[in-house]
Amino acid sequence: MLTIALSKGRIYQETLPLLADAGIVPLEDPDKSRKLILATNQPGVQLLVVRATDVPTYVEYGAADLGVAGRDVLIEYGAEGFYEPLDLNIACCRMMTAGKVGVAFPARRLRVATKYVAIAQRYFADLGVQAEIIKLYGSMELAPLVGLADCIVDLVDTGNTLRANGLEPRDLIMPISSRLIVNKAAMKMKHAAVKALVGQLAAAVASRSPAEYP
Ligand code: PRT
Ligand code: MG
Repeated sequence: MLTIALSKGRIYQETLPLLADAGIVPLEDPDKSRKLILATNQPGVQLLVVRATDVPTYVEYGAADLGVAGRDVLIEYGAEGFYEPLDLNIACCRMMTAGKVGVAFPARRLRVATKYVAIAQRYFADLGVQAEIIKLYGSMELAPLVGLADCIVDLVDTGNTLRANGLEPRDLIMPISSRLIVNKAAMKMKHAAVKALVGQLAAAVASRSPAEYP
C-alpha cells in the first residue's frame, strides 16, 4: 500500500490532475465527504487528508509514504526528515514583505508580523536588517493597520487580500510552489512503487505547458 498525505483546498485540487495522469483517481471528494482516508481506483494507493502544515509530520514519521506540501510549509518545518524529489509546480505564489500603502518601513528596528517565523528571520538576517519577528497564526494583514507591526511576511497570489486591507506588496522573498516529499524508509522499502509514482508524476508535471501557470 502507498499512502499519500495532502491537504484539502488548493493543493488537493491542483494535485488531482497530476494523480489522474499517473492513473490514480480518488473514489471520494474530500470537500464533500468527511472521511480523512480516501480510497482510490488503485487498491494499492490511498490518500490521507490532513492540515497543510501537518503533511511533513505524517511523512517524516512514516504514517504516509509520500506527501504534497508547499515550500513555505517545508522550510518552516525544517526539511531534513524526508526526501524532496519533485517540484510539482502547483499552488504557486510568492513569499513577500508587505506594508501599509505609501508608508516607508522605519529606519529603527523593524517589527514584522508573520506566520513564517523561520523564513522571516533568515530573510532579514541575510539582509543585515534588525527585525523583531512577532508570531501570528492568521489574519496577518491586520497587524500593520493597528500598529502591531511595521511589516508583514505572507504569501501573495493575486494581491487582492493585501489591497483589500490597504497594504501593498514590497519585496519578493522567494517564489513558492508545492513539492512531493517521500519518507526515507519508504524510499528504500517500497522503492519500486515509489520510484514508479515519482516518475509518473514527473512526466505529468513536464507535460504541462508553462502557460498553464500564472
Ligand atoms: O487555510 P487553512 O488554515 O486550512 O490551511 P493552509 O492555509 O495551510 O492551507 P491552504 O490550502 O490555504 O494553503 C496550502 C498551500 O497553498 C500553502 O502552504 C502555499 O504553499 C500554497 N498557496 C498558494 C497559498 C496561496 N497560494 C495563497 N494565496 N497559501 C495561502 N494563500 C493565502 C495567503 O496566505 C493570503 O492570505 O491567500 C491569501 C493571498 O492571496 P491573494 O490572491 O489575495 O494574494
Ligand atoms: Mg489558508
